[in-house]
Amino acid sequence: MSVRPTALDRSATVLVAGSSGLVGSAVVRRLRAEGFTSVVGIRSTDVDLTDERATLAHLRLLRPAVVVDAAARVGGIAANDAEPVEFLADNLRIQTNLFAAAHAADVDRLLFLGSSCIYPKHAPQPIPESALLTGPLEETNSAYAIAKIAGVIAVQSYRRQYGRRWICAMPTNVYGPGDTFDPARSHVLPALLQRFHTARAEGAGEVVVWGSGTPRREFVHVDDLAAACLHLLDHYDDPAPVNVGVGEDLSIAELARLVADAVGFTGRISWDTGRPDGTPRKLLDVSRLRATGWRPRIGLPEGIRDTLGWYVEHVAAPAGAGGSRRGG
Ligand code: GFB
Repeated sequence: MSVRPTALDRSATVLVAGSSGLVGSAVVRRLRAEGFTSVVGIRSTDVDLTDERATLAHLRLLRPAVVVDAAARVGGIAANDAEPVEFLADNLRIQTNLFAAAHAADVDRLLFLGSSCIYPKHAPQPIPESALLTGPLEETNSAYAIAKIAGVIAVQSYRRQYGRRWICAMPTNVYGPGDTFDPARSHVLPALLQRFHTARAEGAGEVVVWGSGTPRREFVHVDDLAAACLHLLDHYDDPAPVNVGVGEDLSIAELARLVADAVGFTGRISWDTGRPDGTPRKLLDVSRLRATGWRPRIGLPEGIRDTLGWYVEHVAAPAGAGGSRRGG
């Protein structure tokens, strides 16, 4: 592993693909807070990254020095399970087009965001980066995982064949302000925040949570992930991907209890075991990231409170008004 001592030039143009998403918007906030003066976002409504020509034209015009690829079709276990064709094809198209355009525009530094689901279903825990491609994937998200694995191989290939100083970060399950709360697409943490909040507002005595409650997950707050991305762009230049996590996990049952307490729900929690559990455990080995000198700052209880505050302000209807609206 090589650690670069020189940080990015704060006046360089940085392009953040996927800037309206959970991760992309946090990366934009972080770059601006760190003094970057030329930060440009691409939202899916600005440029369709599944369109090769449009992507190429946009990057040739903009000529960024740095690209952060946070553009992807993402979703929780249900969306991944229901739409494997789109999770595979759209993500392959987005990253293939963006990488080709970045290469054509001579982009020196690029950070590709993958996912902890690239690792085998039964990988050793905590999961080291070396576990990649050592065993079968979890079925509920294998299409998305294959697309993200292809992204890692593509970045490594651009490095090897063209000398590009591009890197890959593999975040664990991400959450935070700006998350998706639509139950058909959301990940577990925002899904539970919404369900427990609604149950409390409506005075319900029971909340049903998917699966058995036994799977274990690790959660990184999106502001910590954004900070880690910039840290890696400043200090890391190696083909090996870097796991981004917090080093601790908990069961879905423990998470449900934490969320219920944060929301003030005192009723019963029951389990819908007809819903898939997915991977039994996903705890990342974060020693490579730690060796670069980076540590997360936001603990899970604090992060849940922060996300709840955002949800109440931006998404939930005021208590008693009935209904809800999408925010963000
Ligand atoms: O967050 P989640 O959808 O993603 O689900 P994965 C995590 C666990 O929470 C699973 C359970 O065991 C779910 O069954 N769970 C309980 C719920 N209640 C709910 C609920 O209401 N909604 C959701 N969504 N889950 C995704 C992958 O896997 O993680 C993606 O499908 C990606 O590809 C992402 O890698 C980070 O951790 O199982």
